[in-house]
Amino acid sequence: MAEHESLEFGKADFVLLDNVSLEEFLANLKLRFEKGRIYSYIGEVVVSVNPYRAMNIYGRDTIEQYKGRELYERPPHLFAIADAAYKAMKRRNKDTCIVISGESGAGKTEASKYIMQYIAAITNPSQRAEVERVKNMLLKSNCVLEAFGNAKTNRNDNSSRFGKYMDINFDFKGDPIGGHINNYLLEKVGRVVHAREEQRMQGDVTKTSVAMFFLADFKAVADAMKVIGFTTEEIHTVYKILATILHLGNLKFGNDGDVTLIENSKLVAVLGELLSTKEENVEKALLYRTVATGRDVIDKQHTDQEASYGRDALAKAIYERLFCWIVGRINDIIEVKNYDARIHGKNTVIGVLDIYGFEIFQNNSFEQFCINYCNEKLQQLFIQLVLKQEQEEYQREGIPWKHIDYFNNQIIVDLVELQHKGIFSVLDEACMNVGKVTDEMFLQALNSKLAKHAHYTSRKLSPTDKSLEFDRDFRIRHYAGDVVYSVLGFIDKNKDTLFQDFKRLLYNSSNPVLKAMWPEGKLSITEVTKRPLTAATLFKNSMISLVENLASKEPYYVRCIKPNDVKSPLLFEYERCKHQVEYLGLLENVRVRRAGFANRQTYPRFLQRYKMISEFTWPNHDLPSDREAVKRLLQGCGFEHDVAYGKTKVFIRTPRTIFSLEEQRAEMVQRIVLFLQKVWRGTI
Ligand code: AOV
Ligand code: MG
Repeated sequence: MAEHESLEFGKADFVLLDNVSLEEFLANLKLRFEKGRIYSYIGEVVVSVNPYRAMNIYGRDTIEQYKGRELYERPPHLFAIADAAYKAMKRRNKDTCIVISGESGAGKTEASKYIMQYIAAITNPSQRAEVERVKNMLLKSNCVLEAFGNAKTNRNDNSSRFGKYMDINFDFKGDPIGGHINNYLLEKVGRVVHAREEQRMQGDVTKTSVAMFFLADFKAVADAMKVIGFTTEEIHTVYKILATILHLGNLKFGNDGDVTLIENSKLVAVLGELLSTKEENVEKALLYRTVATGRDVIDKQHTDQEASYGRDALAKAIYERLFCWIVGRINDIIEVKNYDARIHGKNTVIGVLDIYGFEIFQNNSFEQFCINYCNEKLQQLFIQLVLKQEQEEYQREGIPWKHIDYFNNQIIVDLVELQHKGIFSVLDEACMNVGKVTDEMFLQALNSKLAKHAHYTSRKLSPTDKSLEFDRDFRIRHYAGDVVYSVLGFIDKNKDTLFQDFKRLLYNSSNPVLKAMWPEGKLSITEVTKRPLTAATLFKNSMISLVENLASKEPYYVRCIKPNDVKSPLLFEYERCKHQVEYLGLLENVRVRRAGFANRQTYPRFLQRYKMISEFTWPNHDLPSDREAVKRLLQGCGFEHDVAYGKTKVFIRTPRTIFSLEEQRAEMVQRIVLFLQKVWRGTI
């Protein structure tokens, strides 16, 4: 528990509530928010409420207060969890990760940045130049990624449109020596397609941020890119690509009888120049498609509709490719170099996960479906690690335990990802069919496969439900709320195909940077046969490996709450907060934590560390088992009331007991050292 706070700010740790009820939880959360205490704990989990105003709690002096301290010594803060993850990594050589979750606009990205800043501030005390360079890169890379990967939505002015997992590697001294970024599915619709289109397709992503770059913003981004190590040529290419995307948005098609035309054909010359390729090649790629029929290769003209579709697909693909290329370049630059594990031992990692939060828009499509599935996966991980395994361990160890119930969202995860039966599989199957499969047919397939599923509904299955459109919508009951998705565009977005002609066009550019982004353009028309993995499959696979990766590390959690939907620093909207506390499972978290134990150790390990503080165990015990010995030791210290004895481990309820044991140990160690010194000097 954080002791340095007076009770006028409420309880710093929810575990200390007098009664664990939703009402008390919210009353405490509200009180703390109103008193400007935006962070609280549930044990070691940080609960954060977005303050929507600048807080004076992230400065150098605050950093100093948290550095090297234990969690309970200072008021709750992100810095404390960052320090805990850092200490665990450094002291115990463990890979750790910090998982930040919460819905869109709840404060995840801000939290991740403060955590990174804290880690940067407390490391490299000896100011090694190489480490300073790495730290600078890691911080700067964030700015570049945000510039390209964030956009304004109805939910958040600076919404992450990609998921980001960043590993920071540390050497044996605990200093950062490099990093690696994994990015997940960039939501591109709102960013690149022309405003008119965008309104129709997305409704909510209200600002094409590509357009933003011709404002002054790009100067700052370009400067950051330069510092990180992008070459001038690379930065120029980025400029050109952004300009290309803007111009593509203005390109209009029409027809003259059977012939499809580009109405504003002057633009084609501009595009040719930007892409370092011939004007006529651009025109051809926009208007024709090369197809192989048997042994012949023919040019087939697009209808104006097909051409428009191709243009938008091109804009989106270029943008996504650019983004992935930027991430790849940053990774080249920040990757760990010259670390010899044989000399220095293992290098350890702290991972920081900041993804797009759960979102509900007016019109939800494939992108929201993926984003919300990602949030289901993270909630499942939280359940597994915090609610489930914990309880299972007590049962396994034979500790008296009354099961605490919680909603397990595995059923929704399965609904989406299960082989053969899940929504992604049904979608992939639809996309695999030769011949024209429409979004409506996909919806029919969903209906027939999922009619009985408790978390799936469509208008067909629930004819009286007028909130759903008959041949367009389906609804998922997510852990965080109901979301109606429109199937329109699912098939296209899942196939995510770009006419091969465009790939060849870009590969054949005389700009080497651009060319390098499109290696598959090398293939000729007859060589392209293999079906690429669908967007859904790629996303699912990346989520599964993300979760595996997180589960292999020691996790620390930040649970972000959005206090209101109007970005107000004053408003604590009770119902909105209540809903989030409920679906995040925070109350269950408190219950498990309260009934549970903060610390556990196997008997031999416990003895190894503390045996010197008891006459029964020092230097060795003669009791029938280590379990008995630990019992005697703890009885002797008066901690009997705070512990439970499992089959293989001793469980300690409050951290204070551990700290008291640590103090006694430190004292004894010192006495033993003094004693031994005397022995050596012959004074005893
Ligand atoms: P998100 O990352 O959780 O949403 P952000 O971290 O972008 O949300 O936070 C949204 C906005 O809330 C920020 O732009 C700030 O204005 C404000 N904010 C959040 N945390 C703080 C803080 N600690 N202090 C001051 N202001 C804050 V999304 O990426 O949309 O899921 O996809
Ligand atoms: Mg974000």
